[in-house]
Amino acid sequence: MKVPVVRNILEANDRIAEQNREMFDQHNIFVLNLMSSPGAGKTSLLERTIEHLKDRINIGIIEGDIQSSYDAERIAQKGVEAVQINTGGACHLDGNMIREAVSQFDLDKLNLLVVENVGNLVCPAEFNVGEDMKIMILSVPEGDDKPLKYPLMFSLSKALIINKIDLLPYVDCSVEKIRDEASKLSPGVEIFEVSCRTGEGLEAWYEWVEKLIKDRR
Ligand SMILES: Nc1nc2c(ncn2[C@@H]2O[C@H](COP(=O)(O)OP(=O)(O)OP(=O)(O)O)[C@@H](O)[C@H]2O)c(=O)[nH]1
Ligand SMILES: [Mg+2]
Repeated sequence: MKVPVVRNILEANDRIAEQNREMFDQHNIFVLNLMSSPGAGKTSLLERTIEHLKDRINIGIIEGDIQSSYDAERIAQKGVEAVQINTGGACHLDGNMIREAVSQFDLDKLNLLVVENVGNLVCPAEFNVGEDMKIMILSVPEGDDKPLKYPLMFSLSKALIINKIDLLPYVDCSVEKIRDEASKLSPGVEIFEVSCRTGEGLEAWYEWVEKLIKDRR
């Protein structure tokens, strides 16, 4: 009995996500679903990205957390609109939560909407929210075995940002191994090696995001 129940939940979510997607398409908004384990650097990447792109791209951010509005406040300080979702315990965002949050934005003004999912390397990958693309961050202190141990998120992500490379001298982590495993799980995945602390490697990421938006237009 368990399997059909789970399938029904996911199918119901997919229908709502599809409606979200149609709404985003009507407004010509590109939507990224940004996932990672807690603390890999999602909000740090968004802060940097906003600083770099906000004069050329109208960005909106949805922050998903179990509790608190801390991340949305960090984003609002950068001068873009941010809406916080508190899941009240749930380990992922779903289509319904995004539908509610989106009503807070003036959609005609946005080119890019980034959904920062709840920090978790498993559940967020199972729930579509209406995004054009799932992307993820893995930070090097988490270890190079993570693609093998948590394959679903890696297999669904079209871009992998390997963050905290400033810490490579202090941790046992092979970036090559991450690259190899991630490329096997998601052939053609775009991989960026960055430090949101020093800014190293971020130029290529900014260019890639800008190209996504340009191609969409
Ligand atoms: N050394 C180093 N620290 C980083 C880097 N990027 C982020 N951090 C630090 O890592 C911690 C977590 O960063 P966040 O950006 O809050 O991570 P997050 O993924 O948004 O975390 P949650 O929303 O809680 O899941 C913070 O203390 C950041 O300052 C980096 O490139 N290098
Ligand atoms: Mg965060």
